[in-house]
Amino acid sequence: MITEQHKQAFEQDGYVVVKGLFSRDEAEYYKEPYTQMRLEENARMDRNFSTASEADPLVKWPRLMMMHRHDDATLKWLLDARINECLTGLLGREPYAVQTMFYFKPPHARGQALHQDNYYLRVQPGTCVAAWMAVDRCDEQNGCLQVVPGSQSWPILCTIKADSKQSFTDVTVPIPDGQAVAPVVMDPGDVLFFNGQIVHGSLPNTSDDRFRRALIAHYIEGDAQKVSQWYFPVLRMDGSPIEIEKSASGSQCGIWVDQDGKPVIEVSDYEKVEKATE
Ligand SMILES: O=C(O)CCC(=O)C(=O)O
Repeated sequence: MITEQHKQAFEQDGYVVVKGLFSRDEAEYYKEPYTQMRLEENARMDRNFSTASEADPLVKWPRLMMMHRHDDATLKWLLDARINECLTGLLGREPYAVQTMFYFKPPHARGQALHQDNYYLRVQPGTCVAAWMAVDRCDEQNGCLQVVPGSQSWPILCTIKADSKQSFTDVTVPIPDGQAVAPVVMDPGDVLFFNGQIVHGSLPNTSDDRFRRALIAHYIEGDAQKVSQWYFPVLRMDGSPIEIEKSASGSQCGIWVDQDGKPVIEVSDYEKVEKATE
């Protein structure tokens, strides 16, 4: 399942797509139950949708978070043997599972500004890793994921304010002028694995009629000793919980400085993270 080429790409670029890890039918399966879950949650919260909220499709279609804590089908996907085999092959050791999310990203929805997942998860030592499964085909038109190849070797960067016209999250990380950002075009059932230091995000969905749904899980490296308080219980890949420590709610972060005409990261500041948004 994981070839030498996958491993080399993951090592070199910090991310790799495993094509067709799940079948199209398996990816398709998740559309209906998560739509139902979203509509039920909207109804439970007695949310009324006005014309103002229709202008922002994410008011009606915010992402679902941590579904595996109450939904067996999500838990099964989170711990799926194929994902485990890929992660174990890429990381050299079985990971622990901590998070699930489902993004609907309907037509005209904003994207999510560039960020690093370990800014939120605060895994120590090491980092987290994501499994991002395309449920719809995703490309630049409907706001596929964008990654900064090679940024897995960067430390956590200090955040700045994001452009709220483009992003539903309010902070981002700056990248140097001319830095390559690669769109990741995927078909339903393909899974993108990426290192938790990788700078990534997505642009708005500019299509008129195409959702860009994705089922996403976050794992932590198996030798980690700490993770942020929001990600408990931490699960072994057989589903049993494991006790690890809670990491501090802040950490050092880096800023870009000029060194002999080249941008380099200087780690000096300290940033506190009050909430779990990733
Ligand atoms: O799917 C997106 O637009 C962003 C997802 C993301 O940032 C993540 O999975 O960590």
